[in-house]
Amino acid sequence: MPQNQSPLAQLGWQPFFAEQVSAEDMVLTPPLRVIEVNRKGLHAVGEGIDLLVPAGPDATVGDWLLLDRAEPALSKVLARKSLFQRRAPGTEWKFQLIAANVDTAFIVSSCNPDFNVARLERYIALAFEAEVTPVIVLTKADLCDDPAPFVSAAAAISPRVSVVLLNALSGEPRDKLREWCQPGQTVVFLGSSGVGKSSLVNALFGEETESTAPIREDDAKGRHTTTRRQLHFLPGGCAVIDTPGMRELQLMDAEGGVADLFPDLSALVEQCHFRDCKHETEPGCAIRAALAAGALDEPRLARWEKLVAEERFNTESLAAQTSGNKSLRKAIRLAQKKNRK
Ligand SMILES: Nc1nc2c(ncn2[C@@H]2O[C@H](COP(=O)(O)OP(=O)(O)OP(=O)(O)O)[C@@H](O)[C@H]2O)c(=O)[nH]1
Ligand SMILES: [Mg+2]
Ligand SMILES: [Zn+2]
Repeated sequence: MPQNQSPLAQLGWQPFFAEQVSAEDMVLTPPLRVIEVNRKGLHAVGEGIDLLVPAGPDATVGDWLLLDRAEPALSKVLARKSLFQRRAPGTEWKFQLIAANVDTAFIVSSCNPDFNVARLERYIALAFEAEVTPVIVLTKADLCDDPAPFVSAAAAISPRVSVVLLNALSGEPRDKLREWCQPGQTVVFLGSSGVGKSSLVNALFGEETESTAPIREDDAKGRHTTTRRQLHFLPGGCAVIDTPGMRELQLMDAEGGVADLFPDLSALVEQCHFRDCKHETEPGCAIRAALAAGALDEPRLARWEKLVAEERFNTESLAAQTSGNKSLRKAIRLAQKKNRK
């Protein structure tokens, strides 16, 4: 019952965080939750506290800080229950933190020509890596004559992921997403621009909390209406994070997430005769054998190979960059040039 929840519990405070803080710390350095990151710093809220912490802590939306009253920029970030991060857009290899301490990630896509299984798989691998429960939310059911093929394509991605079909502009989101939007929980909406993330947030709140805008008619792409990641609290005590549509989602340091998404292929690779098997012409290749036996879906195999290669390349490049290994860096630049060609 939300009425019985402590103010901190309403902000998403869970035993995982409480265990990190002594009773004394709770008084001297009260916990604050980051609800927005902007140029001026971190907007954070706690029990009877609402303040802007100047840039300093390496934190993202959803993080918990222990406030250093004398020097807020030195506030400590509590260990995270989960963390969403991707390779930051650009030419360097670094992480961009997306959201922390999330329990459920709603991976949003629409029943229209913008629907893309490979893209959904990326988000789900990221969620598995982050140790967050992913749920696929298919919007715009009302605009689609036959949503069934979208539902079955989404359901085929992983037996571990639920699929919800709805009209984001109706009362359906409240009912259909209720199971995950419980008091004390934190949920995030992720997906491309225009899929209806902010519309879903508004539907949960029953009022306009976030701005929304129509998509382009020619290609069903969105217009990047949401530009900031922001956390809002439902009156019942669930924390809801809206995010801007991502143009590109590159995996880095997410090998486990990819393996969780493709457990069958990860197991087969272990059976290939050569450890560095490329699954092309090598003898004793378990992947080729499974293909020949008709046990594998070829497009899915191709998506897996692409994701594995990208994840490995980014992870190795990140390691090379941080270790300052010159010859490896040169090899990476050459590989990049080749890729571009
Ligand atoms: N008919 C219908 N329209 C929807 C549905 N979901 C979203 N829309 C419309 O799709 C457009 C884009 O929705 P937004 O909620 O702004 O999308 P977004 O994912 O937040 O997009 P960005 O903020 O750009 O990342 C708006 O015009 C919404 O009204 C739906 O289920 N049915
Ligand atoms: Mg939006
Ligand atoms: Zn092989």
